[in-house]
Amino acid sequence: MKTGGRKVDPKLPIYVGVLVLAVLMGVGVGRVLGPVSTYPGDPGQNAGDQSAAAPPQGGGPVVAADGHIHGGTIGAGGSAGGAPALGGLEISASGYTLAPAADEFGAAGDPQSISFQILRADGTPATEFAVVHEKSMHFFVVRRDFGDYRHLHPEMAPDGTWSVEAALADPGPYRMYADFTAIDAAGTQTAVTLGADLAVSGDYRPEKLPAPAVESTVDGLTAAMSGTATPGVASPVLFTVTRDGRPVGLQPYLGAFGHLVALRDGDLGFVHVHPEPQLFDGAVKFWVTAPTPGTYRLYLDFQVDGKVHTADYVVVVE
Ligand SMILES: [Cu+2]
Repeated sequence: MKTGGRKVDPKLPIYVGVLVLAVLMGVGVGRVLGPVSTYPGDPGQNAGDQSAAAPPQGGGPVVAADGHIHGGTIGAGGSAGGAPALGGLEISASGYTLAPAADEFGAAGDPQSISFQILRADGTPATEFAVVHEKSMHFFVVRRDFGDYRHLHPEMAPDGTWSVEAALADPGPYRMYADFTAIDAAGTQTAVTLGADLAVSGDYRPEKLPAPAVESTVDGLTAAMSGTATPGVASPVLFTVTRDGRPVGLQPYLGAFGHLVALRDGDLGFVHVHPEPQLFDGAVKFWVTAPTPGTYRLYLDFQVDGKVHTADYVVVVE
């Protein structure tokens, strides 16, 4: 997906923060604060009107009415075991190592297989993974200037080698992220997002980041973001999708009405944020906490009429 200029309404606040935190497990916080579980796509588990719940205040993690832990500021201050506020900055963490088969992709535009293993501390490949959001591996590839972004789901061979086809259209430095929950021999689940560099050779001309915007139009659909976040405070951020000004119904995709990934500009720190399980007036809602001030690139995957679309945003958190 190429990024491009986005419609900006100067009247709207652009300091909608974002980041971090996860409503549900699978990501960072869950592995420290409590048992890791798969995402409860079953809305039956989530009765209760969370829209009425007060936004969590900054500080520690917040347990929502539905019992799910919302991130809070874990990591930013090194609390609660020091879970990283951002994932993907390390190739090895929490006892697991991302081992890409290659650190260079072939010619730009050629479909190729990206392969990797997740190695245990003893160097052997992990082969047991929990299913989170209907997949046992979520894999992302993004060019360092945010000029390209892919959310992929590799398949694992019995020996623990994960592979996925991708055609990276443009040369440049990329970052890959493996977002997974591994299960060790004792049954302990560890959720972690590991990252590694990947290069596509050729003439690289970095793109400038688009201006901050609260609307993103993709495939004729406009996804509008509302909510404001400040560093260290969990805040609701909602997305509403319209076509020609009329609301469009969101469909569940991988067990949720939306999947939000936020990457920090400058180091590509990764946060895969999960939504509340139900819609609020048609909007998909996330609890987000920006770990630090800065500029973030957000990618929202959502499904309409059986097709998945990705809206993107630039958000400045102050
Ligand atoms: Cu995924």
